[in-house]
Amino acid sequence: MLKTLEKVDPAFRADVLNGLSEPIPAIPARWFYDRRGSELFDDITRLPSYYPTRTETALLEAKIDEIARLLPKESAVVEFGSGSSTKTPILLRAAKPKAYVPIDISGDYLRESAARVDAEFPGIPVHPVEADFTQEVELPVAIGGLPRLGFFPGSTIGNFVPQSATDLLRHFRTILCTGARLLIGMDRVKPIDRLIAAYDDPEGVTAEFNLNLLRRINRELGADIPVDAFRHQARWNDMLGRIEMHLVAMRDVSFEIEDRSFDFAKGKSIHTENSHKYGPRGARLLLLAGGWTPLAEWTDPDQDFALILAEA
Ligand code: AVJ
Repeated sequence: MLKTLEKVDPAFRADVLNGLSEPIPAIPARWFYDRRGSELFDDITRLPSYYPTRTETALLEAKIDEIARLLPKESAVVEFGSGSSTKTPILLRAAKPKAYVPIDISGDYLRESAARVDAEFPGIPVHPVEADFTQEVELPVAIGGLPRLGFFPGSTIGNFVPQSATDLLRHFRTILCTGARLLIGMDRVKPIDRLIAAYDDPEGVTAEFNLNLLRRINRELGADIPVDAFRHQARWNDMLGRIEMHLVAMRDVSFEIEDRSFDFAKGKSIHTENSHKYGPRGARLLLLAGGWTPLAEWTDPDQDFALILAEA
């Protein structure tokens, strides 16, 4: 198939082709976030059963003065995976940084959100960086020698298996330099029914978000995956302490991506996301293993979600 309309992202292509060829087929969660996927994720954050965003935002709002007292003065705030930047204003209002650097993989989405922050905070220079934050990132020269505050809310760290999570935390340390601080959000372990409801909402938005990955593969890689042959599934993996999202084949399916063919027998799945949940000890241990020393921690009254401030 001749593809001239949209240029293929070689990293996306490689992750899809290699991932689907594994004995347990899996595609990294970052590929959810094309424009439509980013919009669907925003819809998820407003669902009654998806508690993390609401809980973390309220927590940040409630504790921000206390948090701000522990932050470096005249810093540059670097946000990893800024998305629609909805929690950012709470932090910027209190931390009053000298610069804001949102980093996101979804380019047009990033620029729109950055423009909104720029309009709300005319005194804070905004330097958006379109990048995959797991890879090498060049921070804008304009932020120069300002002390850095990394901001990694949303429990995005939960998308990474602990080994990759510690690699990522070390990577952040390299980007931000020693002496930096990191404000990170982590979702807590809680009863399974609440976790499942958060990742399998009755409205079907998370299902749509998951299935959108197949639509993206079809569109960007010229594939012919029969999307309606797959069903969204959320599972709790107790041994590994995580929610997993899968796309399960409801019948035997075959499809082609470029010149490679793939066969999924009925019941076989594509593993599309992990969302690790941490208890207080596990969360701090993860940070320590990633080279960050926890300084303070805040949770909501139900202890559903934690914000942790750490030092490189
Ligand atoms: C953006 C990674 C925090 O794991 O809860 C929401 C993504 N996936 N519903 C999460 C997600 C399904 C979300 N993070």
